[in-house]
Amino acid sequence: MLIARTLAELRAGCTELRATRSALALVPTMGALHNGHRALVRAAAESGATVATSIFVNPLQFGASEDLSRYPRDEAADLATLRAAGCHLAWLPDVTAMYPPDDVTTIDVAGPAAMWEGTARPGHFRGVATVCAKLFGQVRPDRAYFGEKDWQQLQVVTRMVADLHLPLEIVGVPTVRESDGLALSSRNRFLDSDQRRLAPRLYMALMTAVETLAKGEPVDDALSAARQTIEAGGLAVEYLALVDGPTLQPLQTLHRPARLVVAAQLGSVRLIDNVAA
Ligand code: PAJ
Repeated sequence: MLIARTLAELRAGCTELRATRSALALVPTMGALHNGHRALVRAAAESGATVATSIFVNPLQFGASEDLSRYPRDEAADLATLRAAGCHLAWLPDVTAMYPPDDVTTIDVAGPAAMWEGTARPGHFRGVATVCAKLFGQVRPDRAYFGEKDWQQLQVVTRMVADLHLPLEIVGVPTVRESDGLALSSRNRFLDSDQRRLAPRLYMALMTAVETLAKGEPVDDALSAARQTIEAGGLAVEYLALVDGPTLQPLQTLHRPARLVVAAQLGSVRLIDNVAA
């Protein structure tokens, strides 16, 4: 696996990878890699592409009140994970490579970025869209892989790529979960054992709501029951909604493709999840 830490090294690495003449796939990450990230790298590799993975904890997508310094970092373990998952190039830029001092351009996506995480974390999607646009420009991949775990992020990036006519395809990969249903996340390590036991309620409540909706029950009833299940476990629901899959607009009645999206606070940990409805 090639390792690039500067733009010059990245350019050389990408030239080498392109010589293989297979498609080039990019998996953007912030490191602290787990089986969810692994699934993205594997999906990219299994598609026959040459795979580049970026690891960059992007300061622009963290709010002032969010602890960027607490974000877990373990480069040695991440590189071992990437090698084992079939990655061909690891791109590890530093902050000045990504945001040189004279940098003045950011990307604001409206539409799917407006609500939910967009409201809860002002500026978050500006950071995500901007760093992804930069990564796409640097690596020039044919495809980029994103997890459905962050459903709204997947839709925001897909919208940006369409609106800016960027020459790549965005591929979504299903959420990887623990056996009890908890979606894998680098934040799960901050749950204590009691919280860890309660956390799968989020997914359980979503799945029950999906069944209720499929039976034709009113959306409001399904959402209130799910909210009660989650809050009975001591989680504080920040938002819980049935939305149109691509636009994230709230739905009063079930029209597919629909998604149930949720964010809840459990102690100091903010959990998000979503499922198809
Ligand atoms: P990060 O949280 O590291 O996630 C990187 C990618 O892994 C994202 O596409 C995310 O949706 C996916 N992922 C995380 N947990 C997953 C799971 N349990 N199952 C499937 N996929 C999962 O998301 C980001 O980084 C950043 O916002 C980034 C896109 C890299 C821009 O900075």
